[in-house]
Amino acid sequence: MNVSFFDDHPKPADIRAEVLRGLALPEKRIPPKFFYDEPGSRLFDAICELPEYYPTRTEIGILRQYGGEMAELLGHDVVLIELGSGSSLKIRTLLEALRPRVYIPVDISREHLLRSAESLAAAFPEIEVRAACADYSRPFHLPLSEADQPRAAFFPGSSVGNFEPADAEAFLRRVGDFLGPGGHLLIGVDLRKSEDILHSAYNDAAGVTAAFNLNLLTRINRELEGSFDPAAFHHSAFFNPHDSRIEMHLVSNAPQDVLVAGETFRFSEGESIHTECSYKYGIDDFHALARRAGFESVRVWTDDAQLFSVHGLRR
Ligand code: AVI
Repeated sequence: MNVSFFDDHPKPADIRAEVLRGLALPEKRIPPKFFYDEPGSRLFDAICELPEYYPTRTEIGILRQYGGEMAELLGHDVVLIELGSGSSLKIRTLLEALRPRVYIPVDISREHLLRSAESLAAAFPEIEVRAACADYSRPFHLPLSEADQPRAAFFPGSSVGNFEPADAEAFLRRVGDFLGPGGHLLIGVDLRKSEDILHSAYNDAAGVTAAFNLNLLTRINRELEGSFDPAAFHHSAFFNPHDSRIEMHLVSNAPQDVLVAGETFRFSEGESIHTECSYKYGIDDFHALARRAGFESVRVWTDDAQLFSVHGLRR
C-alpha cells in the first residue's frame, strides 16, 4: 500500500496540570481539547449527525458542489496536507475532486491517523499517503521536501472557531510558514447568523451536546480521581454577541465542593466552568484575520443560506 508514517513525537497534553490550573482561576475554565476522549469523540460524531447541528452537512454540501472549483484553484499536482484527519467523508469528497499527488494527513492520535490513512490509501491507490503524527496546535514538523510543490492545506470543520482569535492568527501564520509563498489553504469557517439557529445547534433536543459537555466531568473523575457528580451540574450554551461566539459552560446546580487530584474546588450555586468558545465569523472579519496572518483571500464558497463558508486563501 502507498502509505508511509512519520512521527513528530507530539507531547501528550498534561491534563492534570491544565485542569488544576483552569479550576483555580477566578472564572473557572477547562480547554475544549479535553472533550475528546473515546466517549467524547463518539458523542462529537453523534453531534455531527444531529438535525440541529448544520455545520457538518453544510460543509460537505459545499465541498460536493464546489470541489471542481477548489481543484482548479489548488491545481491537480498538489501536495495536500490535512490538519486533523477528522471526517473521512469530507476528505474523501475533496480527494475525489482534487486527485492530489501526495496526501499528508496530520493528527495527534496515532491509532486514528493510521486507521484512516490506510483506508484512504486503499481507496485512492494512485495517491501517495504520508501519515504524520503531530500536534498542529503547536510548532510542528511535516514529512516535506523542497520538491513537494505546490502545497495546499485543508482545515475543515470550523475548528479554527475553537481558537481564541489571537491564537487562530498565530496558527494560520504557522500554516503559512510551511505552505510557503503561493501555497493555498482551504479552511471551513462557520458564519455568524441568526441566534435561533446558533442556539438550537448547541442546545439540541436529544441532549447530545449536553452529554458531550458533561462527559468532561466523567473524564476528570476517571483520569484525575475527581469527585464531580455530573447530575449536580447542567449544560449551558449561549451566543455572546459582543465576542461573536457560542460559549459552552457547565453550571453548578448548588453550592458544592469538588475534589480533583487531591485539591478541593468550591462552587457557588450558578457558578460555571467555561468549557468552549466557538467563534462565528462574518466573511469580511475572517478575511481580515487571514490577512493579519499573511494570507490573501482568493475565493469563498458558501451554501445558499449562508450558514457556512469554505475559504480559499493564498499565502
Ligand atoms: C469541533 N468544533 C468545531 C465544534 C464547534 O461547533 O465548535 C465543537 C462542538 N461543540 C459543541 N458542539 C460542537
